[in-house]
Amino acid sequence: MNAPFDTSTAIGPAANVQPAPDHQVAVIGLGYIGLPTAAVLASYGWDVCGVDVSEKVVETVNAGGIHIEEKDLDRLVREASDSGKLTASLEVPSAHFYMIAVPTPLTEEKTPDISYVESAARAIAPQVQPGACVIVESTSPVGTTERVAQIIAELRPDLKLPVYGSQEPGDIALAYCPERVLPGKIVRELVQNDRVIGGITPACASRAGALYKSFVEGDCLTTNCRIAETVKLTENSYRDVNIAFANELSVIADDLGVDVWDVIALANRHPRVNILQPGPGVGGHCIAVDPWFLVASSPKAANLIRTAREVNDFKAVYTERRVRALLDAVPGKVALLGLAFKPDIDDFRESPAMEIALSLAKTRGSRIMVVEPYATELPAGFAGSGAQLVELDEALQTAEVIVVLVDHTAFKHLLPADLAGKLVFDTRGMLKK
Ligand code: SAJ
Repeated sequence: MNAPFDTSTAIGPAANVQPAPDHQVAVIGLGYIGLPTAAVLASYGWDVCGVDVSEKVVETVNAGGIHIEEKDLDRLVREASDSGKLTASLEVPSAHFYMIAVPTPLTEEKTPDISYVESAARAIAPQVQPGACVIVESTSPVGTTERVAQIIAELRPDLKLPVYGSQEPGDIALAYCPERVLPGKIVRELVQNDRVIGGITPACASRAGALYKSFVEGDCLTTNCRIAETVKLTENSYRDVNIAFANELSVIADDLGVDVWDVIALANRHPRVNILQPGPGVGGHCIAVDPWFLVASSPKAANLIRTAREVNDFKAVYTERRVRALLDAVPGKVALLGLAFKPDIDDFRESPAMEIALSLAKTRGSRIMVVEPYATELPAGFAGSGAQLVELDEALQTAEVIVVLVDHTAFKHLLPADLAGKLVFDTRGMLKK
């Protein structure tokens, strides 16, 4: 294990004293957001220590490797590691900035679980020095940044913490700055996107803003922490509601016997209409989760947002039913194209395509062929089902039914002639585009 920061290094003094130049950032959580952020910060000259609870992750990063797939991340991490600017550790070091990028999962009751953020706050507390800044990036319910402040205050009675609504300077700064990057474009969007930086006090926002301004080409917009927390949840809820509109429309169009893709394409020629694309349901770790955080905080008011979640979840159920109807209609094999949660990524977690394929394989496995260019073998859940992973050509030769679940670029060369004589169910409208 590489040594974390040299804790003998003088850390910036209290807010009323001129701070020493900052150069150390501790990024807590080396997942899809933390690792790319740590590597980008290192590439901009910061001394970054990535912290993770997994020994394997720490070893991998210290060896200049990556444990997740993301475009350009391998090169970035290798260079950052080679330059000595990025190290990893199981322990939180003393640093000028602490960035919390740990998961905030949904509980069975569809309420936010912020226990990893709370653990990170407890791990930071013994290390934090006057003048330091703690930033939460994890998607969080409103009030989480203040909860982090409360935890640090309890563990460090020697420090004066900033208080929401007060202008009094604290010994340390706390802010919320949500990640907004799109899987598949994380490295580019980390630098290019605008950022919203919400401080517990305005001074906290401007202190955290200094870190982001060092590498963000987009605008760094400052506000308070409660607004910034709400903004993050709003962004993903907005997208979920809009996708739900498209998904509901696709079911209505089926009832009416009209082509939803034609309807959307023509409706979108209205100057103030911009309908998103229906699909087999909504996946990923964010859009299908974050709206529940708003619902949990305001259950009586959040009717549209809750309904949108239910509409999008139902779309996966509806899609599976339609595939089962096709299986009942013909005796032959069905080829399912794609398992990923969206096109051109290798992430099969929280994927409606994967859920549908797994469920079909359970009862009809011997008739299921899966085509997934991002898989070298079928995920473990398919074991013993009889389902097979095949190349696209084989699926086209053998299957009687073709179901497009993911519009990967690798499928886009398909022509009507390739599908002649087959039953086709295109959940993404790929063949129309
Ligand atoms: N989808 C549709 N129809 C569409 C667009 C998307 O069915 O028209 C589906 C996708 O297939 C996928 C799901 O929605 O299953 C989510 O995909 P996405 O591309 O909309 O979003 P994510 O989950 O990859 O990333 C989102 C982004 N948020 C917004 O666009 C508002 C990203 O900027 C966030 O940083 C990310 O969530 C996050 O981490 O919160």
